[in-house]
Amino acid sequence: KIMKKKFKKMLLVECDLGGPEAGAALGPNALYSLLGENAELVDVIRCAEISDCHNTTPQAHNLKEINDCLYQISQSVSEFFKKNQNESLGIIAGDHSTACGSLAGLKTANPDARIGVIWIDAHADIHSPYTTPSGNVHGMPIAAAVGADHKKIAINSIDQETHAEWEKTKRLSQSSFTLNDLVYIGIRDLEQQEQEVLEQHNIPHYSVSSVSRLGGTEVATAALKYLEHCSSIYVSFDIDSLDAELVPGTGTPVTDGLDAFNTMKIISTLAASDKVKLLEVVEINPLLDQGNKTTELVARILEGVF
Ligand code: 5AB
Ligand code: MN
Ligand code: MN
Ligand code: MN
Repeated sequence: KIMKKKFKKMLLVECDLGGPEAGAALGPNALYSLLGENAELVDVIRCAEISDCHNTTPQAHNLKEINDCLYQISQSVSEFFKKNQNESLGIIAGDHSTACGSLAGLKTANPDARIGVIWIDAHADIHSPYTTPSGNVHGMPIAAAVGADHKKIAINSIDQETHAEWEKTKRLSQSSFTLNDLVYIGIRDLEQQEQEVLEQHNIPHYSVSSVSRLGGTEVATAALKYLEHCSSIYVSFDIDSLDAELVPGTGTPVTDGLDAFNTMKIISTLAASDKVKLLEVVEINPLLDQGNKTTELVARILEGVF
C-alpha cells in the first residue's frame, strides 16, 4: 500500500552554533536535496556563522546568536500552524540547540495545547549552563524548553552575560511543555547531573536493547500511549541515536546505538499518529561524513514520511 507522505512541508534551519564544530549547518540542505519533488519548502532560517560570533557566554557558547535564531524559528513555526491548523510540519535543522525554538512555535500557535515530546537521541540534552560539561548549547534544548536551571546540582558558576542570555533563552522557549510529558528513546551517553534529573522526574526511557527486544513499532506505540493525555506531540530525531558506525557524519557519535530498521519503524509509527504535528531531524554534519553515507541513510529511514 502506498502511504501519502505526512511531512510534505519543510522548514530548514541552518545552524551549527550549538555544537562543538562547524558543518551541521550544511545538513539541512544536504538532506533536503535528497527528498525529491514531494517536499515543499516553507522557509529557510540561516543562523550566524561561527566565525562571526564573539562567544562571550562561556557556559553556553554563542548563546546570543542562538537566541536570535530561536526567535526566528519560533515565529516561522507559529505562523505555519496558525495558517495551516490541521497540517504537519517537518523540520530539518543543524545542531540540536534550536529545538526549543520549534517547540515554542508550536506552543505559541496553540497556547492551550498540552504538548508531549518524544526525544530520540543518544543524549538527554537536558543540561543547563549550570550543569553543562562542555558549554555546548545543543546539550541544553530540553532544559530551555521546560525552563529548568538545575541550580541545586550545579557544577558551573555562571557569568553575568551568560546568565542574561540564558534567561532570554528560557523566555523565548515559552515553557512549551513539562517533564511529565517527555519520553526518551535511545539515550545512552549521559552525565551524572542528567541522570539525576531523569530519576527525580521519573522520565521514561526506551533503551537501545529494549528497542531491539520489543521492536520499533512496539516502542513507538508505547511512547504514544504514555503521552495519550497530550493534545499534540513533537518528535525530535537526533541522528546520533543511530549506531556510531552507521552515522559517521554527525558531531557526537556514540557506539551501541539504534539500528536503521527499528529506527524506521519508530519514525513511521510515530508519523502515523494524528497527534504528531512536528517532526524534527537534527545533527547531520556533511563535513564529517564518509561520502554521503550518513545523509543517504537518514533519507532512507525517513522515506515514506518526509
Ligand atoms: B546532542 C554532552 N552531554 O552536554 C554535552 O548531540 C553532549 O544534541 C551533548 O544530543 C550532545 O556537551 C548534544 C557531553
Ligand atoms: Mn545527541
Ligand atoms: Mn541531541
Ligand atoms: Mn550531536
